[in-house]
Amino acid sequence: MRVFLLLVAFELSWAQYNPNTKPGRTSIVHLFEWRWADIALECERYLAPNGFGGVQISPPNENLVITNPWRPWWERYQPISYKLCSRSGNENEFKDMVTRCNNVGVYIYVDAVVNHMCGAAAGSGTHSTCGSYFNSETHDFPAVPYSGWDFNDWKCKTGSGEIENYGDPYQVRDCRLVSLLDLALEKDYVRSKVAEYMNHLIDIGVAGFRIDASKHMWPGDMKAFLDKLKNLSTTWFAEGTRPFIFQEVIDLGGEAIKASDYYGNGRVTEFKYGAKLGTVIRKWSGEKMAYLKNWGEGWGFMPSDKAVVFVDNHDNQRGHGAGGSAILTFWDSRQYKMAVGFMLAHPYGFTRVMSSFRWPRYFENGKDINDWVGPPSNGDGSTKSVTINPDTTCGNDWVCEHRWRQIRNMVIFRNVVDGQPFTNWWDNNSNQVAFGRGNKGFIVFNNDDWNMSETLQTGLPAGTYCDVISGQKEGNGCSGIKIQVNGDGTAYFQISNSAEDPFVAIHVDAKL
Ligand code: QV4
Ligand code: CA
Repeated sequence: MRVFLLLVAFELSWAQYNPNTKPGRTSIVHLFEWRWADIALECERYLAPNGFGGVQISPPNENLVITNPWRPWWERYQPISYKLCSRSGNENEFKDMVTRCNNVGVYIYVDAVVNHMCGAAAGSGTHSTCGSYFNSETHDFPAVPYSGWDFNDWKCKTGSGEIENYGDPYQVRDCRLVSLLDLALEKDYVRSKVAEYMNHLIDIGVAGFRIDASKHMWPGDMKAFLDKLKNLSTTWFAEGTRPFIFQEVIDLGGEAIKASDYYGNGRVTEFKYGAKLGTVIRKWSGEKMAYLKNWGEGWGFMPSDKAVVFVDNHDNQRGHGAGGSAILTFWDSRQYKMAVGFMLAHPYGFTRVMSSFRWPRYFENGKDINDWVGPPSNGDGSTKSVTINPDTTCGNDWVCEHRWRQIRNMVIFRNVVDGQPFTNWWDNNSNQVAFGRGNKGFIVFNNDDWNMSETLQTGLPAGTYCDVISGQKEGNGCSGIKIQVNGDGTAYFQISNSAEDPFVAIHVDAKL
């Protein structure tokens, strides 16, 4: 009995770290600002057939509409109510998306904005995505409802009411983040409203949550609303399955609040990952790929089983949030593909792939003055649909990094090597490196300014393999480079430093 109870306690306390993806599906993709109708189609036509585990969606709840004169993407981080009504679609479209994605085994992860409501200067009226009335001066949000009593103004001790010093954890949790009205999560009423919103989403069938601005909430307050969450819907998930929780906490070191303060609630975003990997691939600050030998905890990152990792996110790809100019994005596509390839081959962390829209990036004095520009939209402000070109890329300025051959094939690589150890590391003490994943896969990079020509131990069974970067296995042949693995597991790799993609990846599912 005692053993049984212990086991139950163990299950309950560890469950929220499990992404709940289907076995053999090991990554999710953030379809930033996509419409629900397009995500439903993408699950069916692309994500399920290519082994994606799930989709992180943009906040689905009602938000402030900002027109000055065009709508910024960040209006979605200014909630007005918890009605499922946004530029991505209404509640019916949301339900249709969750049902159709779940039915093909691709699960939905909701970006939950629960630290705050809209900015203090938003005014009053019904300029919200569902037309709900609000008044930011009196702190009235009748569609929830929240009123003056439900905010932290009395608790915050700074003169401006804003977070002024990130060295003071009280300010960071109790004051306003960029003027956003800060919810009093110590109140059971507020916790209940947040939990009610999240439970509504669980009832519809979502598999978990990214919790926005977690650094700005007390871990104990978060635990209180997370403990109120139901198990996932048994229409798609096993009885007793807890929602996957990952908390957005930016911890690059040197601040009062640490990612580790949040491990008790679920996983945490590891922002050091993209900042460091970008620096290495760019060869800035004396970094080189050979140093990646002990990538992961060896670099001072959080424990692998607590980490959600990514090369870039919707903030730092445009200079918001953390990481600065080292962050690699689709704008630097050649290096970006290498970074995403490295991430997906390496066993550390739970991986999230970014999928962006293009915007008219324009630097003035080192800052992108168009960092606010919202998704591709029509004259009336509605978001454009994602069109698919004959060559499978996306139209209407949707970048669809997840459809780039190199990235999609590495998502599959990660699924094939799932559970295999990190093996057969090799480097030239510079920027040519290689490693394997047990006897299932092997990857080789040449980020030096000279050609690479090496025979390396792959750990793979003998045979002819298709490189999944320059092409892939098609029928009985390879559309790209072929790699011959000898009886002793060695193979010869030749990578020109001027190759379109200076890396090669092989795995047992792409063997002839
Ligand atoms: C501005 C001034 C304020 C001033 C106010 C007056 O900055 O000092 O008081 O005007 O009205 C937007 C504007 C911002 C404006 C604010 C309120 O950019 O200039 O304040 O609205 O009107 C996104 C954007 C923000 C945006 C916010 C709300 O990145 O620019 O603010 O949405 O629309 C920290 C946090 C981390 C956060 C990261 C960006 O620790 O949690 O910054 N990341 C998440 C999301 C991010 C989102 C938020 C949090 C807020 O990933 O996308 O911010 O929900 O590191
Ligand atoms: Ca707060």
